[in-house]
Amino acid sequence: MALFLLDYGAGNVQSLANSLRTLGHTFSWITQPADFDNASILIFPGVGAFGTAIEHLESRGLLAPLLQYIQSGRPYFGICIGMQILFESSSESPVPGLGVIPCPIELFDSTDKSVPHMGWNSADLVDLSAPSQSSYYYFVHSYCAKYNPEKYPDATEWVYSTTQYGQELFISSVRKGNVFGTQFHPEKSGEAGLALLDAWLRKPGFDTTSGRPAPPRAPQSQHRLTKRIVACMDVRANDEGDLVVTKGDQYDVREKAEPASSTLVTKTAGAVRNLGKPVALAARYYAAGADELCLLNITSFRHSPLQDQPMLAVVRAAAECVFVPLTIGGGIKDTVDPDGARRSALEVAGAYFRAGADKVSIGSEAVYAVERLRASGTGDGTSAIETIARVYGRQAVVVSVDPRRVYVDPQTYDGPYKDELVMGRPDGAENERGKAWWYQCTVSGGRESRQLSVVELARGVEALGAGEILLNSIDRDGTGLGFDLDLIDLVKRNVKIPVVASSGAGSKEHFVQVFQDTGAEAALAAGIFHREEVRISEVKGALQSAGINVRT
Ligand code: 1PR
Repeated sequence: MALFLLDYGAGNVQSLANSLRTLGHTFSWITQPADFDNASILIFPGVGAFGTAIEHLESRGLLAPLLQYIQSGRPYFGICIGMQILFESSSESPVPGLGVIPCPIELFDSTDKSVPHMGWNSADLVDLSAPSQSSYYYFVHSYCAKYNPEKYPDATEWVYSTTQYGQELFISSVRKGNVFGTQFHPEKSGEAGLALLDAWLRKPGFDTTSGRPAPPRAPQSQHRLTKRIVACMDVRANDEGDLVVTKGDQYDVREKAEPASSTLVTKTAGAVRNLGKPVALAARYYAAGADELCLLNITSFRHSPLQDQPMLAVVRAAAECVFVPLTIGGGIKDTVDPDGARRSALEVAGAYFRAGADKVSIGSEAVYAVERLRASGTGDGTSAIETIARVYGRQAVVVSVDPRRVYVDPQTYDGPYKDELVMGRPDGAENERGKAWWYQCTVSGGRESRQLSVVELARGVEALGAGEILLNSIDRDGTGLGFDLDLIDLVKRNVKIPVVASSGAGSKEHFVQVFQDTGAEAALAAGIFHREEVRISEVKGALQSAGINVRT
């Protein structure tokens, strides 16, 4: 049996390769049309945008041989876009699909929910040898095949599982003859996903003729998309030049001077705080049940050119042992190599995706892009957000926001952000009572403030094509005081894309609070996890007890 993976040059195919190696399967890559002749099993881990995927395949001469391969009856497993291209069309692009499945791909309705659909949701598999009837799998997509047996009566013959998001039921996996496909990413779905991949490979295509057709069903009152818990590692070189996970207090990552009596004072004061090695910590958080991991490159080497990018090695190694989504941030921008070659943000992002990243996070460049958008009224198509979203899909583009409160007197303030002012609550912290503030955006890790509010930024990056907002708070970072609920609520009310609440988690109760009081889709913490003050399992236990759906 010759297993081949199709790589058309865009998207994170490394994660699938890593999963297969971990499962003990050997494989080759399809890089040219003739390779299809040697394949007896084919997996296509498509990531990105529908039209881009088809165009890439076509420009490399791979589209027609792919269709011939499928028509020959040999087993095919398409993941995400690899499944979507089997359909006849997608409203994401005028380019037609392969037409193997007679149904269109359409945009999710965003009136009752955030789009993209991002996170762990259940897939009610109608199994055969699949290991689990209803596991949680990782989804990240804005377009889907809606489950509509009234309109497509023969859907019951090829729908393999359905999933509910908001009040929409969509097809989360298909099987038709030799063809199998999942909208979710098994290679990013932890143990459940690895088991599904393994089961299909051990009996390619499963026994695709004997599955029970998925019965038509009405949406249930609530979907089962879980709230995500994200562990974040800020990575930088310490003074010895080693890459370490560090953690700041309000973004200051240097150790403070100890009291005069401390014997540690000469040894640690001023040194970069070292909380462990990035890959070892990433592996620990994966094993502990983190739903996603985030690696932020906060060191000065993020300005170094692509050729000499130590963070790429970290991502590569982390992706080999972590089978949940990895977001990489810091330095996603245009750079120049020592030989003068210009590297676009798109190329930098592409290098991270090929190393195993699933999403890239853009900080300072997003602020500059929204400033340009504000000045001209429209995106010019050249920003990192736009260029990366166009090729890899908006779900691969996160914007990391570093806002800081600007306190003003509510009686006298007459500035441009009157409508965005947050009033201190009478029962709030002492230093907030009677005050008002707006949230100002910063760049360069909080070192420079810009004349742009967090609401302007959030709306702007959504318009430019970002798929998610990672919402930090310089005021709360490292304080353990809890998430800035006012900030999260403010941003959530102004965008449709998912928001990851970040900064300030000090206890498991803070996670319950942020999900009960705001619409955040995910919550991120760093310090309490690094210092092992609270375990991820404890956080999830508390959320479950509060009736909040989580992946356990
Ligand atoms: O501008 O595109 O190069 O991106 C730089 C990225 O690095 C941004 O995402 C920015 O947030 C991040 N960053 C830059 N400097 C620092 C710093 O700490 N000195 N870290 C920094 C931001 C915040 C979170 C932290 C949460 C949770 N760190 O990453 O993990 O606040 O912490 P907590 O749970 O301990 O409170 P660009």
